[in-house]
Amino acid sequence: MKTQPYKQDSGKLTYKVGVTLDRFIKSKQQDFPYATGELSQILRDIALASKIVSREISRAGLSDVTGAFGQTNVQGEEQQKLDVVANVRFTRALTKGGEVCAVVSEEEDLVIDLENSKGKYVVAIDPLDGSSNIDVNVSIGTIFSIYRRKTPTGSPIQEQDVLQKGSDQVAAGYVLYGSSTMLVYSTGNGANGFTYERSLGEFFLSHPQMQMPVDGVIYTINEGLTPHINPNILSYLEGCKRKGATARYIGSLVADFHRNLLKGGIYLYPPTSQAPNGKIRLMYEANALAFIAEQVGGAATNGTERILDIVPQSLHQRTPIYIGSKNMVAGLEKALLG
Ligand code: AFP
Repeated sequence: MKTQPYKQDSGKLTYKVGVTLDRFIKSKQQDFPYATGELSQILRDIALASKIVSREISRAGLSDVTGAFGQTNVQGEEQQKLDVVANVRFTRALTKGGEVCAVVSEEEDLVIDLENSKGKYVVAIDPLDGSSNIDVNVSIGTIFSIYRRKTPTGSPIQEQDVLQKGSDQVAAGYVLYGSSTMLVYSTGNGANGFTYERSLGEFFLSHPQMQMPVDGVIYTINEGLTPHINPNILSYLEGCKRKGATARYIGSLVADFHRNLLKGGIYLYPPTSQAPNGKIRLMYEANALAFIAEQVGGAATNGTERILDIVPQSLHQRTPIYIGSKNMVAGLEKALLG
């Protein structure tokens, strides 16, 4: 039989669609120290849940998913309907695969024991970050951290499996539901971003080997906090302004972080007189973003300690955070010394 070699068609009519998330995860599996495919499956489960959540978000206003759910979470914050929907979607997706034994969620008081003691992984997640932006059509996100349990599989889940420091994360990432839906993740070998192609139902690699500029001109802080914060931070911000910096604040941590990653900048959520530990949650907000920040050449600190070195004492612990371009974070640390 006569055959002919396969020729890649570079014609304009058949442009390449690119590398799917699934294919990318598979191609990178061998780089990971525990290359059994379980971590890859967790990432795929998270991606699937994020597609469902993205669909729900895009219908907000048409379907009955906007507004308050009528309950408060453990933080005393009013849960939005989409907080609840996202929490169910992600937890359910993580339950199905059998790789995860426990989930820590912003929306749940206690650790969710998936009663799957064979699962090697623990996931900490903020299913829907920036809930106050849901009803006003502003970008929101999902943040996740993945840890390997410390105790042997087959035994009941212990506190040491859950309260791990950020540097123990084996993977972390976020989904940004913005002008497009994007998933960014890292397994500790740099970070890559994928954009969701809704008509094909797939994430495609759009931002390979992301890098954060070492310097930037954006500072991101809730300006309403400034009467209640350390004056050294105010001096730092004044210095930024004198150098021509510009303010940008969305109020969704994922969106604020992502913009600063791409453009260069610093995000600050400092302690205030009313909230001495700040607002951002260590286990399912700060750690994942600090992990990504370091992977793309940025930095993250609580002012005195690298975020990834903080040993959590409780599930819903808060931490001050200064995260972003390396030189800006270093400048802030210097300013804090007075
Ligand atoms: P949730 O929506 O998950 O509760 O978190 C929102 C958030 O922690 C973070 O996304 C924002 O950057 C921050 O709160 C905004 O807070 P302020 O309204 O205090 O600026």
